[in-house]
Amino acid sequence: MDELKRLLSNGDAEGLIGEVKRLLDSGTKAGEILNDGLIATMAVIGERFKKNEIFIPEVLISADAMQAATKLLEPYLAESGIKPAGRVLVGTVKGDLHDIGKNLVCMMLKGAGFEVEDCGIDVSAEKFIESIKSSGAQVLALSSLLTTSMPAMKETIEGLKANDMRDKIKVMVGGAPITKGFADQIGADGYGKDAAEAVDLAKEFLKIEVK
Ligand code: B1M
Repeated sequence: MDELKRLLSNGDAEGLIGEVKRLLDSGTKAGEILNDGLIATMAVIGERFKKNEIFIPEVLISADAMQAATKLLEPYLAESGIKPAGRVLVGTVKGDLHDIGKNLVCMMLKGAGFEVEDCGIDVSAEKFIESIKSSGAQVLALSSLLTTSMPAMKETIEGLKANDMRDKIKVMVGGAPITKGFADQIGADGYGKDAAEAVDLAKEFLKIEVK
């Protein structure tokens, strides 16, 4: 598992896939590879990112490698009946086309074992509500990079209230112009400064131990 951790930390997707295949061939359980190898390493990467020891490009490269490795494990995990940590719906709100931070949030959540549905960019309150209904997500993560799109976060929360859905889903918000104060003001359940904090919040919401 040490080699797998090293390859993921270095963002070596090709090497990582080879190592995952080797571990599977040698009889290591897919769940063990996922939890003790990939997720544990992504948690360390998230911590290092929080402490500014590594930066966005390194996180993106490792997250990409993690996604490739997770894809390989998917059929084995389905067979072994391992359940995802929870389901999170993620999107950039209406009027906003920025998606790099939102994609990072998706990748880190996947890295932490969450099932993620990415609604994309420029997502209206109505579209979020439809997607929550069809996906059964427990957490909604909203991203905004523009001061002009911040009100769309409030509209989304108001839309949930109007549809009697507010108490059925935890809402977290984030993005460069967003603050904890704004999150409180619009009635969000939490504010994530970065993708690592979004993961911690999702775990908190679903009462999963935060490492
Ligand atoms: Co735009 N843009 N942009 N832009 N752009 C900003 C945001 C801006 C600050 C640049 C500036 O003027 N200094 C400014 C906004 C100013 C404001 O609102 N006060 C701006 C503007 C004005 C615009 C346009 C209006 C420009 C124009 O057309 N005149 C236009 C708007 C288009 C639209 O959305 N309708 C526009 C367009 C674009 C591009 C298309 C060219 C491109 C986007 C490409 C893309 O996303 N695919 C772009 C870019 C790249 C930027 C900057 C330079 C970089 C944003 C970025 O990707 N950062 C940005 C300046 C800046 O932020 N310094 C800027 C890296 C990314 C990883 O960080 O997204 O902040 P970020 O995500 C962080 C955290 O915020 C957090 O986690 C991530 C880190 O872990 N996070 C969350 C994000 N979402 C979260 C959700 C969560 C939790 C955490 O859920 C709980």
